[in-house]
Amino acid sequence: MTRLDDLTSWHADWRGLRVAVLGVGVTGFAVVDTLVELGAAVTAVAERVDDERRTILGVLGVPIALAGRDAVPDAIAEAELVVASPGLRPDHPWLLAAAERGIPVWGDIELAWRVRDKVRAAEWILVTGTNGKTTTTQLTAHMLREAGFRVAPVGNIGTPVLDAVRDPEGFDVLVVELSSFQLHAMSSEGPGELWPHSAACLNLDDDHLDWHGSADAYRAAKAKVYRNARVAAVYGVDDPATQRMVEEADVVEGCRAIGFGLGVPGRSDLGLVDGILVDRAFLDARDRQALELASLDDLEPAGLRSPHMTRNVLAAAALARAFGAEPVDVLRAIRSFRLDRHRTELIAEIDGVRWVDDSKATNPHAAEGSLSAFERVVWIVGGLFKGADVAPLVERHAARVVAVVAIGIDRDPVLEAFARHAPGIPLVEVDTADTGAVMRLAVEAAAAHAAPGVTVLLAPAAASMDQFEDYAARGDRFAEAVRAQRVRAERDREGGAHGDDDGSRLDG
Ligand code: UMA
Repeated sequence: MTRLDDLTSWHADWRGLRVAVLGVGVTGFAVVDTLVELGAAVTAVAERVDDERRTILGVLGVPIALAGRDAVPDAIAEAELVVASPGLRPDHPWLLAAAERGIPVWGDIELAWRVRDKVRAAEWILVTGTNGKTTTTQLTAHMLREAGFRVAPVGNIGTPVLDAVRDPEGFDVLVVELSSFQLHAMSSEGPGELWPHSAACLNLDDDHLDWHGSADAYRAAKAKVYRNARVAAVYGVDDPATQRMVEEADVVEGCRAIGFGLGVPGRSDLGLVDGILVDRAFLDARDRQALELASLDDLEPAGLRSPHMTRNVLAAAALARAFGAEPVDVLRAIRSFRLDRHRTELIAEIDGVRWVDDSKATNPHAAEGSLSAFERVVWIVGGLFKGADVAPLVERHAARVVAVVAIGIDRDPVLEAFARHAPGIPLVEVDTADTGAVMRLAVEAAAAHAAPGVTVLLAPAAASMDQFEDYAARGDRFAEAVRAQRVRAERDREGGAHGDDDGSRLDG
């Protein structure tokens, strides 16, 4: 029994506990702030910290140990507990040093779970998956809000769970988006393990292999989402990997496996019948009947009608129904929902060509969703592939690709995949290291190959950090370049129109 075993409540005695918090980004900052409030003796350890956070930490009286990767600061060596930010890879020398010394390492999720009773302990609903987690988290929260619950979408979505835990009014339920990094850090046994109300892994495809080291390690992290689920374990019926995770999961007796998919649903599933989203899980007569939730037409205005978005809606509905939302709450939520930016966002339609920003497609599986949604595509693709293989995606979708514009520092995987699977398709390489120029050149190249009826799709299938600050910055640059393209097109048209005027005047 160690001191940490007793620290399972906000109201436990955290005073004086020596904690090294690794990383001072969004997560690290919330962790430090919480631990200071609890009276722990905190040191922030980071390779870098921005000026604003440095100033606030100074005001809080928290020492910062700035160190290089390979130096192990005293704050770690002397700590009773290390709390690490999710972005730190498991092979980071600081984490190895903590492990060598036998110092426990938690993630922010475990800390948040332990202190969740600050105001009132909310139920937790967990959402993970390679893609669609943020939208599904938002949809689930929105449905539960319509059902009258006080709810917050938190976690990898951008608001640390610890911020919700410290909300003065508290919540009935938190919908927690978990990344594979956060899941990897979660305890699988002992006083820090989670007991969620329900959990979903939406889908599984290779991503973050560089961080996890292998596809198996990535899968193992994702599978942890179902551990100890009490009410519903939600999985994709057309994604056998997620179904297997549920079958193998150590859930609480009585927890139900609920499938979702685009086909006619089996008993205990949600699915589609003749364009209607139906629930065959949460009704007594599920052997014979299904409940109508919404029609595909209801999904249209919110931009949720594509197959991958429809799957997200069904998964969210499963989680919300498991928590007690009524079909009418689900429908109202769908009708009033708005998607975040950079998710298959229509930027402009210029001379019959649609320009779509799916910069959020940061891996091949995500790009699959948007590529499948359009018939003829000029595809802007490339960036940091993080160990994922883009070739199978190219092979599956080459038939709908009119031309390819390859961006990113390492374009070889894209060039090689097209050379192998679709050698005849025009291919333009944007060969520049200048962030300001990448999208301008990409959009100009795309415009040269786009005819009316074609969609120019930014769906990079890769992370953005090689050339942009993040996927949002990448999408913003694309939108800027598209707007410039529209101005050019209008100018050309006016130029053409003047020409006609001149001509008709001459005729007259
Ligand atoms: N740091 C180091 N060395 C390292 C890595 C990080 O010193 O090797 C320090 C630096 O001080 C840096 C800080 O850690 O400023 C950054 O920490 P972090 O990379 O863990 O990121 P946070 O700012 O804490 O944001 C994290 C998530 N980011 C990652 O997991 C990489 C955010 O998800 C999340 O919204 C936020 O916590 C709140 O929970 C972003 C993300 O890209 C959106 N997630 C990935 C994804 O969705 O694919 C997993």
